[in-house]
Amino acid sequence: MSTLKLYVDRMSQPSRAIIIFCKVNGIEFEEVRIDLAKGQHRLSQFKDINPMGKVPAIAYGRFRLSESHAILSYLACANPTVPDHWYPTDLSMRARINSVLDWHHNNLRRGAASYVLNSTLAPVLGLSLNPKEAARSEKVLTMSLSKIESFWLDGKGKFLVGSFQPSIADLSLVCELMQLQIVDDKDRERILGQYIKVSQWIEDVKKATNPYFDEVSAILYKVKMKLQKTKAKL
Ligand SMILES: N[C@@H](CCC(=O)N[C@@H](CS)C(=O)NCC(=O)O)C(=O)O
Repeated sequence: MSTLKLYVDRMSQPSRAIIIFCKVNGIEFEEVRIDLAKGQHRLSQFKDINPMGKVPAIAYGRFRLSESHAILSYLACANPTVPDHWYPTDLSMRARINSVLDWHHNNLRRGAASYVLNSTLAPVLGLSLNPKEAARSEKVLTMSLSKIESFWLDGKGKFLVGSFQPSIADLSLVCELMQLQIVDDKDRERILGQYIKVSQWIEDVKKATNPYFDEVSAILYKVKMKLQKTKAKL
C-alpha cells in the first residue's frame, strides 16, 4: 500500500489547511517538510513532485497533485470515511462551495497573503518590507472580509454558504486568515475588529477542527515571537 505524502511548510496557509484536514478526518499521511525560507521549493527533487515549485503538493504512489483546493476535494472524495459536509455530494451545495474556493484565490488570499508578506513577514524570507504594497493589499483584504461578512456568511447555518457544518472552503479561508496572527496586534484588530460574523466564524471553524487546528497553527506564534525579539533588538 502506498503512503500519502504531503509536501508542505506549516508557514504556508494552504499547507496548513491540508494537514488539518487529514488530521481531523483520520487520513494517514507522511509530512515532508519543504522549507520555503531555505528555498527548498526551488530544488529539482521537489520540482519532480510539483513542477510549479509551490507547496502544498501531494504524492500517492505515482499520482501527484498540486493546488490546495484540488487536493482538498480529491482527499474528501478519495476517502469514504470523510463526512459528507466537507465536500457535499449534493451538486448545488458542492457548486456553491467551489464558487467560494474560486473566489478565494483572487480576493481574500491575494489581499491577506500580500498584506502579511509586505507588512511583516518579508524579512523571514530575506525580502524587504513594502509599506505601499501593504496598504494596497489591505484594501483588497478588507473588501474581501466585507464580502464574507455580508454575502458568504449570509445564510442560515454558521458556516459559509449557509452550511451547518464546515466544508473545505471554511477550512481553506480560515487558514488564510490565521496568518494575520503574526502581524502587529493593533493592525489585526483594526482590520478584523469590525467584522463580527467573520470573527465568530473563525472561532467556529477552530472549534470544529481542534485540537488539530491549534496544533498545526502553532508555528505562527513562534514566528511572531521571533519577529518581535528581532524588532526589540533594533
Ligand atoms: N494556489 C496555490 C497557492 C500555493 C502557494 O502560493 N504556495 C506558496 C506558499 S503559501 C509557495 O509555495 N510559494 C513559493 C513561491 O511562490 O516561490 C494553492 O492553493 O495551493
